[in-house]
Amino acid sequence: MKKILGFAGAVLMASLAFMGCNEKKSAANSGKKLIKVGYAQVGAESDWRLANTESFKSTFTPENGYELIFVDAQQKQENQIKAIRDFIQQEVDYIVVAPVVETGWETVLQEARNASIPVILSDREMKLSDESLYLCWVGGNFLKEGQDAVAWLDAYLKKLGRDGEDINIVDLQGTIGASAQIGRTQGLEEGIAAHPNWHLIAQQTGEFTQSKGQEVMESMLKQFDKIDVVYSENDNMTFGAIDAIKAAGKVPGKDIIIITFDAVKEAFNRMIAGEINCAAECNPLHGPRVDEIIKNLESGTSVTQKKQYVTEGVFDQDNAQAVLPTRQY
Ligand code: GZL
Repeated sequence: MKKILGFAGAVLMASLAFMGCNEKKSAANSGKKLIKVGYAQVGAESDWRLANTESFKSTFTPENGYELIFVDAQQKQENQIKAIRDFIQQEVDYIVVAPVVETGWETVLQEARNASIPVILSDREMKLSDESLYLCWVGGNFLKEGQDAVAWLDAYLKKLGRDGEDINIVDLQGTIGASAQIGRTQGLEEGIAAHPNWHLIAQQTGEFTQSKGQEVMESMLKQFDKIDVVYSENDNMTFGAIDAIKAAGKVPGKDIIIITFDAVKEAFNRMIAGEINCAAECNPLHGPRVDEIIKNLESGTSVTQKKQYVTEGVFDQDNAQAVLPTRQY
């Protein structure tokens, strides 16, 4: 008897599973063609980037009506350009790009236009002579992120009674030519110009990676006896810089004020531990925003806003503990 039930049970399970998966597929298809989206991502260089990728992969699913073709360009523009050409060959419905740097896109965007495929930019921006080559852009306000970090530093130095002191600042820059690097660096340089007692003693790219950030910080610590502030243009370079500062026998967050950008969960942990003083947020959750734009276009609603900024805040050791449980990345 047991054997027969066993076999019948297996058949039942198999058919339920088939229905379930069938049901899932039908939710995806429900008679409607999936929207084919080609997404050329910068790479996987940072925690922020991983969260940004996850935001797209978890949004552009068959259940949500999409077929996503995802390419990790490993921080190389030539790989992104090749991906865009492949998307055109595959006749996707939309192309989404997070451009690794701002220049060098005119030709391939013209090819997308010739193929009548709309291009949506996410995260970083492109410098183009013809802005109509892309439909719209979703991302963070990098200049404002820098200005907010500078305003925080100004207030913090006043709170410490150090606002009249000569302050030596080093700038760990992101990938040179990336919008995030351009905006954050400009925010700092504006702050330096407004504070005669602030001195920008070194600027060097750490390519937004932890290993390069550590390497650059090591060389800066050898070069300068007095570094008061590290202005690090993303969290992963900051984590590397903290390792270098500790190895040099200094206390990050105390001997050297640490300002970072992105504000991923680990940055909050480091603020609570006292190693980071301030984290300026750069929100990576662009997937739902781009989904909304495409769904509107599919229903005949045209794009009205060329640039769509995500909301971002500034956090420090006073609020990190309370805010951490609310963080999504
Ligand atoms: C910012 C994004 C930057 C992040 C880095 O929008 O382009 O690239 O700040 C990432 O972490 O590498």
